Amino acid sequence: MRITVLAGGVGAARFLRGVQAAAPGAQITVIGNTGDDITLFGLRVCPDLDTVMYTLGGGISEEQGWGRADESFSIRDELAAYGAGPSWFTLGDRDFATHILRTQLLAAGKPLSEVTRRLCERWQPGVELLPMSDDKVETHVLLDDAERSLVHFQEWWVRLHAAVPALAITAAGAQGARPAPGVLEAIADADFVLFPPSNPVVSIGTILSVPGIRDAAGAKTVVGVSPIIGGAPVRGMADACLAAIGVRTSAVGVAAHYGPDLLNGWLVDEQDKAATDDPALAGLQVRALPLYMRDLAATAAIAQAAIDLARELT
Ligand code: FO1
Repeated sequence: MRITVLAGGVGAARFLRGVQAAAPGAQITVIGNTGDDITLFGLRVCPDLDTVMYTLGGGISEEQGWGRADESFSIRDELAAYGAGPSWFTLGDRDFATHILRTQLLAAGKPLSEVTRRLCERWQPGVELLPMSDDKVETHVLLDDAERSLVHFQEWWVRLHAAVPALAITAAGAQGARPAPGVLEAIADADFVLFPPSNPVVSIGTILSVPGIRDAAGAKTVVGVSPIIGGAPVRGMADACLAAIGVRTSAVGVAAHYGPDLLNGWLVDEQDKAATDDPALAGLQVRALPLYMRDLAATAAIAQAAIDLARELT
């Protein structure tokens, strides 16, 4: 069985553990969001790619869901002693090694997809991890502040905790970006495509903004898992992102936002089981089940339900 998953950060990585547990023999290709990527201290940081790589490779900081386990912060503290910023984005010593090697390989002219493959040789995540594009795409946020500031997504997300409302969220560079090698094939050759409970705007939405990817996915059976339970995001601040694009923060709102031309099946939590017969989701197969990924067994059950629904719809 060939499964292709469009993935953001923490929620996607945890969901992927469930997919691996539910379908141990499946060939899984992950198309990772690179809109979160940022250059800090001259180093290219790819948060969503690293979160998938570290989580499935066993190196993730479990309590944070990002960055490395057993971290130390000598480099961060030394940089701070020099007054070198920014200090609001915490990079650990072990994590710095990933960014140093990635930056060195990129500077040698290797595309991000090749660099990602090289890093995964160490971590053996058990999936093929592809960036959505080898071209630079960065999510920028237009703030509803006095200056109408335009900031990098990470500054809005990490420094401002998305507390300043966003007037617009744009994937800068997406229009001219090409899907990375293997991305369109991974979608076309898959038995079905899964959307994990990632941020529908800045993670899944950004991947879909790369020309060609949305159409490729639309031609397949796509089953998604709601990142919103009972009107609130399970984790992160998807509500702030959804507000920025005028989408209601609900399981129904997100599925309607993806649309029936893209989405075929949708998993919602039992709290939202009214979605199963909401007219806004006509044409979608909606299933209600416990959706909190509280442990691996619960996550595997969710993944199994998504796989079962996808096979039923194919
Ligand atoms: N998220 C934070 O809230 N604070 C941080 O200091 C932080 C540092 C960081 C370093 C490396 C990395 O790969 C991710 C990091 N994140 C941090 C998470 C990052 O903001 C992700 O992009 C979001 O979690 C959205 O996926």
